[in-house]
Amino acid sequence: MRLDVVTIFPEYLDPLDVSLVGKARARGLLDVRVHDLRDWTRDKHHTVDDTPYGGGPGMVMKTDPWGDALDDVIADGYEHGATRPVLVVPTPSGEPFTQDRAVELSRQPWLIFTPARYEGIDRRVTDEYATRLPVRELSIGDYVLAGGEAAVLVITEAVARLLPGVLGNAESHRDDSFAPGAMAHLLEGPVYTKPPTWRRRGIPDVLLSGHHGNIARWRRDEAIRRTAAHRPDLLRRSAPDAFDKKDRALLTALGWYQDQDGHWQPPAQDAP
Ligand code: 6GU
Repeated sequence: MRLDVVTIFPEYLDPLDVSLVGKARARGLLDVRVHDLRDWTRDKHHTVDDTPYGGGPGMVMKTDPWGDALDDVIADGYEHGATRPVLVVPTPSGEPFTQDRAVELSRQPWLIFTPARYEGIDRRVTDEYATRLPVRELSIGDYVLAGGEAAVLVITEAVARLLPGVLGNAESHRDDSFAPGAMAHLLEGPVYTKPPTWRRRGIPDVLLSGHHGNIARWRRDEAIRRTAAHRPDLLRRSAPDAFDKKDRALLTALGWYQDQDGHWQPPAQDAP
């Protein structure tokens, strides 16, 4: 996969040299190119922003540096044999970035990221490239960052670990909390390793029992408890047939009940 990032803070992307993404690059599974947007300015001060039409606070990123940069990056990618670019625009007003989106992006051969600072990029830039390539405007959550660079790091890590050959078996993503196709979207419960006693705290007996059926059941119960506590929305969204008899007994014990179409609902005191 080829990844291009155009930014006014290229050094913000230095973490892409480290850890899983860094290893994927070193192994040739990921071709990452970070570009400085100011290389495509023509004035002495390397201006990339201007005041917004219609007034208001903040500054807007100008059309010309982005247009010239994207034209060059796209031409360079094609010259190096890349195909089917997808433009990924990180913005707090984008669609939510989810595991499904990560899977979709991981299947693309070429992603071009345009993280913005200030109040964002002049709308005409995205409108223009949307006539030529698929554009994905994505938000990484319901909070406001100073710029899209951190979102590029987040999205890249979520995508890179899905690329064939990046994860070893030990880190396999078959049972990720949000792996699509899983019957219910459950958060992972607690995990333990050696030593068996630490500061007088032991390990749940079932994990030392060697009884794989009981262990699987205990893990599922813990996952349901944690999801009920931290992400009740995920349980509410799950199809009723995602839960077996023991799941249903646990949910009932936790005060949950089934509504008219069978979806599980939290106890009234912690309703959404
Ligand atoms: Cl992608 N950008 C910014 N600036 N803030 C965000 C975001 C992106 N996602 C959530 N908040």
